[in-house]
Amino acid sequence: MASRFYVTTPIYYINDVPHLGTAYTTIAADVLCRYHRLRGHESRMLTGTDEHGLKIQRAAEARGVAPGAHADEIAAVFRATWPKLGCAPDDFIRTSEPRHKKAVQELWSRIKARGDIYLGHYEGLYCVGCEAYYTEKDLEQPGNVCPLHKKPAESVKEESYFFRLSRYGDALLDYYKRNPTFVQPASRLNEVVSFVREGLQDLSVSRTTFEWGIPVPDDPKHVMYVWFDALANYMTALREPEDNTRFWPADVHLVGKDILRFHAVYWPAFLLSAGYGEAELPRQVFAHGFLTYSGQKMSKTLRNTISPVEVATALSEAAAAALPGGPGAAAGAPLVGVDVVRYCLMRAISFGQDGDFSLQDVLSRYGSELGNALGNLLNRVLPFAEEVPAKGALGPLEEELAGAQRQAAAAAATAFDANQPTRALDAIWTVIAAANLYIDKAAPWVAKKTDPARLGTIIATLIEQLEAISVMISPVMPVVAGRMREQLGLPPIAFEEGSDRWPMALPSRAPGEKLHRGSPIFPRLEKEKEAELLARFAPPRPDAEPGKADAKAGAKVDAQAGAKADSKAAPAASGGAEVAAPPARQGKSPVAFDDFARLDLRIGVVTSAERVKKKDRLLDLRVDTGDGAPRRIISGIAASYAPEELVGKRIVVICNLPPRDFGKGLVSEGMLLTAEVEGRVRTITVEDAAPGTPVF
Ligand code: ME8
Repeated sequence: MASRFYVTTPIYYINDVPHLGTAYTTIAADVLCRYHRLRGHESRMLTGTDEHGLKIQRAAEARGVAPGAHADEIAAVFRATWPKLGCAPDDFIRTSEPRHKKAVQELWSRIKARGDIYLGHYEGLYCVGCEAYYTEKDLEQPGNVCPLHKKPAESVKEESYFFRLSRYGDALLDYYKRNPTFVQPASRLNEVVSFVREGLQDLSVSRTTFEWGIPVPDDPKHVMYVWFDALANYMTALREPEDNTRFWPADVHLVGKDILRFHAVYWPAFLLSAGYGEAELPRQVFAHGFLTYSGQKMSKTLRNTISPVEVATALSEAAAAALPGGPGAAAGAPLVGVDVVRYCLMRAISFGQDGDFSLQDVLSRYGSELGNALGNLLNRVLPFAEEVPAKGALGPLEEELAGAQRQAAAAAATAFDANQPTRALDAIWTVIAAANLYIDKAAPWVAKKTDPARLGTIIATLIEQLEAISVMISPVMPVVAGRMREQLGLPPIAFEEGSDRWPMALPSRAPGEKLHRGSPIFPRLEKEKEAELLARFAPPRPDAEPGKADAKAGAKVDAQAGAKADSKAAPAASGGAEVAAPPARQGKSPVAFDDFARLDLRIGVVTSAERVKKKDRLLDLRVDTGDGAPRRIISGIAASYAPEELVGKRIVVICNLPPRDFGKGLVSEGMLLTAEVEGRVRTITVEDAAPGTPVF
């Protein structure tokens, strides 16, 4: 792996504001860049705005402002948005900047000097939405309709400069062959290869019928084709204001699958023509998939309704309000919602595939993967110590956990190196599960009573494991990693070029260092709060798009209607519309959905079980339901289970019934769910959920 890393996002058109789709690419780039920084690589991330072309000129005209003023305004919105999503690009390039203009004109001149630009006449079809030329066979008939924008392509007939793309077909095919990972995922390479094999036509690279573009050197009545101008940003940004050209070639251009052809065909062809050798072509173009939101295509209406920053802020507020001391307790606390959005985007959609992002899924991952698995791990450890305890002899359980760490760290690093954040997170979550399982097996609550030295070993092991986890999650969740480290008494991660911070093995902590137990990082959200968030960010009804519902006010009304429509398909989404009663069925009378939602049902792991003296029917259980210490449950199942059969089982527990007193100090703090099968009581079990996982 090179000791330098350069990642880029597409530069975004300013006919739109940042939305979930553009946030997805930008967050992915930020995650990869942060990962490489951790590995000690000199790392750089570039994003920016694509400001020229007919599409932008028309967007500005529609608003009655000059294109330059429009560009200033929207570029400022983009620039201000990325830090709100935890992204820290090293540079933000605008194609209207003089540094860019100058370098693009030089590139043009180099290509022209090689004889690859000539003057001709273009006659054909152009989709302004795509800023791309089409032939009739690429369009929907009748009417030459663009398959993406659903609008007829426009006829263009004008003088134009052409780039001799047709010259580069063989060179590109050779390049793809010698560099099979140039296009990722691998399946996308086939698309690119077949496009090139079909034969490349020369490309029209200038226009004369509008002015909002970079003038062609020596022929200023032509402006450059916006893609010629835009693709060059990845290099021009490295030249000024300071010289960063050592970062070239880019390690990866992250793009959506919609713009792969421009990056994998036109861009390397321009570079080859300008005299760059194969070693100076970008190393990889990674085309990620497209997101839907709650199953709906990301239309203009939806983009306006679902702002990733608003979703993140609402999640932060909900988390702050759920803290024991209320929102006040979180005053000044960094915002966790941003990290939750980043995590869910990177985890829920396998990077490279199309996928769906929904708030229902975010809330469920918040409760289970973040709250119960990660947050709870911290909460299960810190109550046992105020400082790092001394470690005694390590046993097989500790060795097993250290092995799980080594495996997860190696797998996650391989995945991040391959630009696969989803796989990296999958690997990291295996060690989080292993650490939770280690607590179940090592039972620190028993050691606390019987063997304080053993307790020290268990807690010190877990503290070291938590430190390793804080480092591994930091590319995706920098805020959460920081908060974990504060509670673990650790400073922020110190980045240093050449120093690899990746925890290939467990770090070690000096005994006696102070720990700072704090409030939960992912406090449990009330069901009512979840329902409120689901209603607020419900997608508009699909039949309300496009047309008149494109107006923002319309979208709001639809957002509420959408919550109802959705809940029919997924009854778990509360706030759903009541439908006509179904035909009478046997059983208990119906309950309101909200009454059902008030039950705190969770996965519990039985950590111990014993018979109750003089009460044959009863077993006295300790069950870990993710609260830090196990809860006591007295259950009348002694006739059906021997106590040892229950230990280690993952059962379903109702956690919010009032405590029940069985006399003689036997107070039960919950109830197990069971079913009677052929006269024997059977517990309801699941295979592999962490203690505390909510059951809906
Ligand atoms: O194409 N899912 O800019 P653009 C995932 N200016 N990603 C999405 C998405 C979705 N539903 N919608 C958009 C341009 N994106 C050119 C690029 S680069 C030299 C010039 C993301 O504003 C995805 O990265 O239309 C896509 O490629 C990009 O936004 C398109 O942004």
